[in-house]
Amino acid sequence: MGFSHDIFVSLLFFYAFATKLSNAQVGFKCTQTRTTCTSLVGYKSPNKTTILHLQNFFKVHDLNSFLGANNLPPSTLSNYTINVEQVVKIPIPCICSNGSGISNHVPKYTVQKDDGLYYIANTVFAGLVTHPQIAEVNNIPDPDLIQVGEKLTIPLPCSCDDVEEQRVVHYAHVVESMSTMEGIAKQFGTKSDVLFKLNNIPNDSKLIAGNTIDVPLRACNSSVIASSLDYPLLVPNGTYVFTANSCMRCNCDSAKNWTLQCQPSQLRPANNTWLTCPSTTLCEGADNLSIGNTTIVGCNQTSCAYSGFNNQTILTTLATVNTCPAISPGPGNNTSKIGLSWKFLFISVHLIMLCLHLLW
Ligand SMILES: *[C@@H]1O[C@H](CO)[C@@H](O)[C@H](O)[C@H]1NC(C)=O
Ligand SMILES: *[C@@H]1O[C@H](CO)[C@@H](O)[C@H](O)[C@H]1NC(C)=O
Ligand SMILES: *[C@@H]1O[C@H](CO)[C@@H](O)[C@H](O)[C@H]1NC(C)=O
Ligand SMILES: *[C@@H]1O[C@H](CO)[C@@H](O)[C@H](O)[C@H]1NC(C)=O
Ligand SMILES: *[C@@H]1O[C@H](CO)[C@@H](O)[C@H](O)[C@H]1NC(C)=O
Ligand SMILES: *[C@@H]1O[C@H](CO)[C@@H](O)[C@H](O)[C@H]1NC(C)=O
Ligand SMILES: *[C@@H]1O[C@H](CO)[C@@H](O)[C@H](O)[C@H]1NC(C)=O
Ligand SMILES: *[C@@H]1O[C@H](CO)[C@@H](O)[C@H](O)[C@H]1NC(C)=O
Ligand SMILES: *[C@@H]1O[C@H](CO)[C@@H](O)[C@H](O)[C@H]1NC(C)=O
Ligand SMILES: *[C@@H]1O[C@H](CO)[C@@H](O)[C@H](O)[C@H]1NC(C)=O
Ligand SMILES: *[C@@H]1O[C@H](CO)[C@@H](O)[C@H](O)[C@H]1NC(C)=O
Ligand SMILES: CC(=O)N[C@H]1CO[C@H](CO)[C@@H](O)[C@@H]1O
Repeated sequence: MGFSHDIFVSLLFFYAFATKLSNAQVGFKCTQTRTTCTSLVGYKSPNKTTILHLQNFFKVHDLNSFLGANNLPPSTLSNYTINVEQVVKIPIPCICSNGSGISNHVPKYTVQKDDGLYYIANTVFAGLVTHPQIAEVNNIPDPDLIQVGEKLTIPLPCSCDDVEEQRVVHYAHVVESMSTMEGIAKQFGTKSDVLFKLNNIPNDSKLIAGNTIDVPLRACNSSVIASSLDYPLLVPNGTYVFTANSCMRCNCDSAKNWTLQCQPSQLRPANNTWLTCPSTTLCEGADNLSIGNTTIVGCNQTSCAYSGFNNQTILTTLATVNTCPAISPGPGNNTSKIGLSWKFLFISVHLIMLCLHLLW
């Protein structure tokens, strides 16, 4: 009797412990300890609201980063309407710790009258987080006992890891009913096998509606150097960012060979690090070629690209690509076992230099 009772108790204990462990799993896998980055969450608004409200709700400091992530024109006002059930991409600061990534102490939510943790997780935050995760992060022993006015930190899932050896922007997507991994992959320009593996899901029958999955968004390649203050400038396809104190606008279009396109923004500097934005930034070594512009001489396409910024200047780099058609190997040559001998496009990055155009 006592024996089976003991087994029963220990089983019960084991069960509770196992449940707690799986419940306590907060955030996406993120192995780069102590790394921070910007990540995205897909928030399906529970009611008709405005960008301003969502900006305050998620503590997104910069309206432009909100607009850019959703590819809304920079002229969009913050009273722009977000409709019920419209999905908006919210940029969040991500921190990796203990192998998982969660939003870095934001957003904060103040408990309202009649709120419960389940309601907060599933309605207010639209299922991006679960109620045990909120309880875990806020050390709430009894989820039924939360006080009106209590400030909760909401741990949104995110990651800073590379995927398939590529730098990506991670996007938290709440699975809709009837969806397939193939469909989700198509929607976000990735592959279903990558999503299955990353999320540790064996097949579509384990793809549960309402669960949040990690979708890596491919970003454009940029020329931004590692010492730049905005390194690594990761901009996913179909979106834009303002950078270099808002003096540069960079957008990513997969149709432009996944190369980040940066141009002067025509805005004023976002903060008083600089008095004005440089009116033009020329690439040295090319006559009158300014940042964001390209000239073509014969087969050679020379571009002056944005390569970052520091406290004083906007940096540029000059790149020449030979766009002549590659010479294909003659027919009937089967001697090479390594395969076709391609003549690769010849790229030479001539210079990385400072273009000093600050006006003080
Ligand atoms: C609905 O939107 C308003 C403001 O636009 C906000 O104050 C309110 O909390 C929202 N309700 C929910 C359930 O999110
Ligand atoms: C937003 O604000 C502008 C100017 O304040 C106003 O003209 C416009 O009608 C407003 N739009 C909405 C949807 O409220
Ligand atoms: C990481 O794990 C350690 C030991 O398990 C724990 O003390 C610490 O609180 C954890 N940190 C976070 C942010 O969860
Ligand atoms: C999906 O994976 C689960 C767990 O591996 C397995 O039990 C199930 O048979 C699979 N379903 C299909 C349709 O393959
Ligand atoms: C990139 O985005 C555009 C629209 O923003 C879309 O038409 C295109 O299919 C996307 N490309 C990839 C590879 O996802
Ligand atoms: C001003 O810009 C610099 C460089 O982008 C940045 O490091 C700093 O945080 C900004 N300050 C404010 C108050 O935004
Ligand atoms: C496309 O981009 C890759 C690197 O992202 C580069 O190596 C290649 O030369 C580019 N092709 C053209 C035609 O610009
Ligand atoms: C690129 O060059 C054209 C003229 O060739 C000029 O009108 C345009 O302003 C330049 N763009 C940038 C970003 O400098
Ligand atoms: C194109 O660039 C290559 C290498 O940078 C150079 O050798 C060649 O002369 C250039 N051709 C033209 C037409 O400028
Ligand atoms: C940038 O300039 C500010 C003020 O001039 C200074 O406090 C800060 O340390 C500088 N940052 C870097 C990275 O040089
Ligand atoms: C076949 O290719 C090899 C190496 O790519 C080359 O040395 C050889 O001359 C070629 N033969 C013919 C018949 O083109
Ligand atoms: C930053 C970035 O995305 N770099 C990529 C540029 O393109 C090469 C080749 O496709 C990738 O290997 C890099 O990861």
